[in-house]
Amino acid sequence: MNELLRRMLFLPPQSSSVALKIDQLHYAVILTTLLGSLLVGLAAAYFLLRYHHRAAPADVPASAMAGSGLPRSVELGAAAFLLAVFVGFWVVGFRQLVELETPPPNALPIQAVAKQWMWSFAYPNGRGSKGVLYVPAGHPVRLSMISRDVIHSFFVPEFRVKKDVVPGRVTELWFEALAPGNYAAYCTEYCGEGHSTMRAQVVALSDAEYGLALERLPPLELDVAGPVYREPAVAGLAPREQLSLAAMGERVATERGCMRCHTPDGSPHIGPSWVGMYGSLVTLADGQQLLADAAYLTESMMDPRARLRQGFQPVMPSYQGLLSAPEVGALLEYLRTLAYRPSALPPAPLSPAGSPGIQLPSAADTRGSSYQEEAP
Ligand code: HEC
Ligand SMILES: [Cu+2]
Repeated sequence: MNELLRRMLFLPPQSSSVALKIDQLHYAVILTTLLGSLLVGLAAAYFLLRYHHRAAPADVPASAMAGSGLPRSVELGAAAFLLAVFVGFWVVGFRQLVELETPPPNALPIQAVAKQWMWSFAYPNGRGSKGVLYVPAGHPVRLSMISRDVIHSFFVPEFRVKKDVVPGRVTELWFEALAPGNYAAYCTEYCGEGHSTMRAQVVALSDAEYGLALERLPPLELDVAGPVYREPAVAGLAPREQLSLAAMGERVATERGCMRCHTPDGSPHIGPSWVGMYGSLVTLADGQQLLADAAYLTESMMDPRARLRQGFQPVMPSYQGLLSAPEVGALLEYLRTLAYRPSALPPAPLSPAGSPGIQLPSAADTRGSSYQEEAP
């Protein structure tokens, strides 16, 4: 039945965990409306035949003007039934929407960047791919999407998921591919002359293959304009050293000077600490409370004065145009890893905040080494 209807409606195969449910609602709505229009058509034909001769109004039998001729209770029952059917569609659809908007907590986070006219993806292990999104089959994946230029939209027809990608905001979408395979993804928001070429391939792999595929991907390139990344000068780090996305975010924060005002250890400075910020409720200067989600945090970097945090001065500069989209993605991932509660804080670090390369060894570590003698 599903297969027949799917082919009749020219729908692609259902390849994600939500696709079948979405189609079933689609079938129910289509079949109900088809049946309804069929009944209306039949009734119209019947009345055309029954009353086709021209008659003066007086000739029309009074019974034809007086409703359906059915008992009132039947009429009311039919109306209530129709209403219930459509409210039912709405309830089912709303529950599906909530499901589509709520990524499972164990979903694998992947960052997607849209630009005219291509898609690129960044994985938690710090690798990146362009035009091909690698996902594990049978596992939920959460895509956090940003745009570098205009509005795009990510659409995988076989998964029945679609979400706009809006500059200056982070939008999220999740899906779970049911089986390994290749699935086409399209940009479905007209975005310029190359729009029709803005496609991507979603490649779902089995668990074993997935790990290998990710390892084979090239390291993510953060296209930072300055000289910092061309010649990574941090002592002990080889050029092109492999970093996780969060570690890259930590570096971006250090290089971009965020740590002059923010701390990764829970103590407020010129700006609020980043510990426990991601996903928390923050209070704005006007007393309003707001969820510090990826979208709000991105806005805070691009337009810090739009919504000011209570108890802080409007001194943060705007980073609009200064941070590239992958850098924003890396920063957000870093903020996410700092989202633990302040009560669970480790003791304040001795090293200057935000200098990951410098760690003062504890006494036990230095025993027998010449470190202490050398230190001033
Ligand atoms: C000159 C100091 C300064 C620098 C540099 C700075 N910030 Fe801020 N930042 C602040 C202050 C002060 C606030 C709180 C007031 C506000 O909301 O603008 C803030 C707020 C934020 C917020 C919102 C926090 C919240 O809970 O509302 C984010 C996110 C943020 N900064 C990220 C960054 C990032 C990322 C960088 C580096 C690229 C950076 N900041 C650099 C001072 C700074
Ligand atoms: Cu596009």
